[in-house]
Amino acid sequence: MMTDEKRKEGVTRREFLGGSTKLATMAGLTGVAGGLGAGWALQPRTAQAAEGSASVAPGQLDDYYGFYSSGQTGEVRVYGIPSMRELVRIPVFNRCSATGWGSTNESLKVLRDGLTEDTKAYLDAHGESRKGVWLNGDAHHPHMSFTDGTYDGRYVFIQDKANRRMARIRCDVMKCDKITEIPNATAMHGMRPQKSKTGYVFVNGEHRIPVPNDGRDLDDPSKYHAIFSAVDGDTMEVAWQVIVDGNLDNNDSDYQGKYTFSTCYNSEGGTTLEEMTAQEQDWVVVFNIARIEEAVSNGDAEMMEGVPVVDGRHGSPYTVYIPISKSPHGINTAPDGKYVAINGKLSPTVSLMDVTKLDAIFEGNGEPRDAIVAEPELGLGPLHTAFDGRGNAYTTVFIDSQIVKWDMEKAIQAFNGEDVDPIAQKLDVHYQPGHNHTSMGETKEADGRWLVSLNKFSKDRFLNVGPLKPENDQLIDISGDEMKLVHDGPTFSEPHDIIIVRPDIVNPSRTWTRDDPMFADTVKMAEADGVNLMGANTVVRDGNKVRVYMFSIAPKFSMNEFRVKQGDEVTVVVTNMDSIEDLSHGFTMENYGVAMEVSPQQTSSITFVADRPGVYWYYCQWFCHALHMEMRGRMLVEPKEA
Ligand code: CUK
Ligand code: CUA
Repeated sequence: MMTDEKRKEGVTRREFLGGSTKLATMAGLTGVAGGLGAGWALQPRTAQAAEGSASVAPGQLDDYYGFYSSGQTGEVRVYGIPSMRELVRIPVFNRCSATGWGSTNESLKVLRDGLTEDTKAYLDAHGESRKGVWLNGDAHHPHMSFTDGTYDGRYVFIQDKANRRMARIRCDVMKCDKITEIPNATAMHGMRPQKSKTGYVFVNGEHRIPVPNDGRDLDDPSKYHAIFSAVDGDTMEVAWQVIVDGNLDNNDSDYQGKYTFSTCYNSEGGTTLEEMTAQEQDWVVVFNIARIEEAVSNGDAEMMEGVPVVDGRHGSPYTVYIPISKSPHGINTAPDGKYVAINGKLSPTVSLMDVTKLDAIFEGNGEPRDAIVAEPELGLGPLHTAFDGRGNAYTTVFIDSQIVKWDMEKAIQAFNGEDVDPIAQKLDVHYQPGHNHTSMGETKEADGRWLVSLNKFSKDRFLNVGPLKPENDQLIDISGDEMKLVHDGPTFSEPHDIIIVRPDIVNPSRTWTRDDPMFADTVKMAEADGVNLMGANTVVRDGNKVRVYMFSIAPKFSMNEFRVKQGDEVTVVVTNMDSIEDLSHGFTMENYGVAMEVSPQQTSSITFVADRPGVYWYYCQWFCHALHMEMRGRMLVEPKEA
């Protein structure tokens, strides 16, 4: 049933969308940018309307943003939940043909600035086609910055296991603005921000390597180390690092700002599968943040590659090692601020840790295992646990292909010898789930409405698309007593993790603002050339460097043609003067591999060498107007005199 309000909103939005084309046409013909900046007022469905229903009707907005990682694709994807509609992709560690990420000067700066000098030198010598940057990544864990135990909508952080990096996405424009390479360590895997206030973003260097890794100790794995890093979320610089025993896998933090903890496997220090799984026990390493900060400020840390590093191996005052059965994997702090679920992987158990017991253990009163207050047996291959804020935990069991719902208090009672069964329900998922995540589930505002299970295999669930199948991300309604599977969602390789965030927290900008830092350098370059980008229609020659400044207003570029000489290094700067929401343009230079996005009020630039003489059309590749096909111009490359 459509309420009056809904009807009104629908009409408003339709009129708005219809109007944009009209306005754009006028703007294009008269050369005046449209001034309609206000957005439509369609609201997310109410919690009541959503209860138990995953269907989001055409025109309705979703109740949550889902931020997905994409594994080896290297990007972050934004979905609407519960519809599971993909809304946008945010390129980070990959190259993106649509937006020009990895090609534009603005993105190359982000991709390059935070690399170590060593890596820059390697890429400059051997990475010519990559413009001095990496173009692959392995992004597993997207997590938002926190303030006071809940998401604050500033940033989403994501790590790269392939090339040891950490990245930050600005939620106001949904673009990556900083990437930092983590020195000393390798294989950045588990990653989570501090929940009290971000603060630190903690990231696990999973694999053990010699430090420094310069060719020494190749054949002596006993001298390899795994390193835990604390990155400052505001500066994106590495604040400090800790050397640990074992291979760091996943991590999470408390709500109090005192401790952060990582699962470790391979306590054996082996280099082969057989060696890594020989022992029955591995551990969780708990880091005492205040003690490490004190050591760093007292100068007790060793400076390595410009980063203070403390030794947190067994027996150090900075860490406590809590024995956990065989290769634990995921670790998840419950919204109650007290319990932490440690997922057994090769053990069928989940160990529940009570963070209030950690103070005493660090002071030497009691054993590390005293912190474990429950250890229910859930099924084969527990990997990750999510929470509903009502005392229930939801654990993925990989080998059994199930989600197990269990009651944390009952698990504690059973651990203390009472005759209770903590397991409430086992639900089949399809198939082999890794991470799962609940709506707002890693914050103190966990609301227990939806659970998404990220399943590694889809097998027979979809039309066959050949040898490489999609994954299957399944939506589960957890608002009632029973979990109900309500939707299958195929995804391309390979979302490991997801966070589900209320939209009032995220609230992104509708267009760029002209003073955005993302293109501040390009604005400065134009100023130095005496060019005002708003209204620019200028070619500046500086030796064999040519800077071409133009603007776009649908359906025209301000410049119909420009002329260069073969061999010139050409930088094209396009400013989209349209301020109408959703009126993105692009700039593609044919047969030069050049393409970029220019969204409303954005400036983008790209540099290439015009070493092929002839006529080259540049065109807008974002369908922007009825005259979009005509939105183009010519680059005329004069041949070198013989
Ligand atoms: S890990 Cu992938 S399923 Cu990289 Cu978070 Cu557990
Ligand atoms: Cu501008 Cu298409």
